[in-house]
Amino acid sequence: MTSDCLFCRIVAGEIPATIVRETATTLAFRDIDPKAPVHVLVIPKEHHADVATLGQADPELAGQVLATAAEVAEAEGLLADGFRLMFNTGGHGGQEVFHVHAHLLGGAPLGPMLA
Ligand code: IU
Repeated sequence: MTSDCLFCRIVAGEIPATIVRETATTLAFRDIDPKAPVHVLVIPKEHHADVATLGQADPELAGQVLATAAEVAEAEGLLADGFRLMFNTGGHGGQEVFHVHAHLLGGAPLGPMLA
């Protein structure tokens, strides 16, 4: 737990969020400013700044984040038509919250990634 980290505070229950799935090691909650009909953030409960550091420090936990994202995609009915899963990373990646999170987006055609 990092006390000045927004997503650590969501994990701790100090800041409200609409949680859609929780496992022993991960949490999935709706983005407060959704960019698609379904926009869920999937995080490890443990603090890691970004997917690069998580992937190197704890690949098993990174895999658990992906597994939770897949479970949420199924629960939200996204498997048939597809979805986008992405990790903004660092300044050029547009990352704003430095607790690694996967954006799960779907529910409508999203178009090409780099339009
Ligand atoms: P980014 O990949 O770090 O740019 O995404 C951060 C996301 O966190 C962004 O989509 C915000 O809308 C979202 N978010 C949130 O869900 N709840 C919050 O309290 C805050 C940001 I601040």
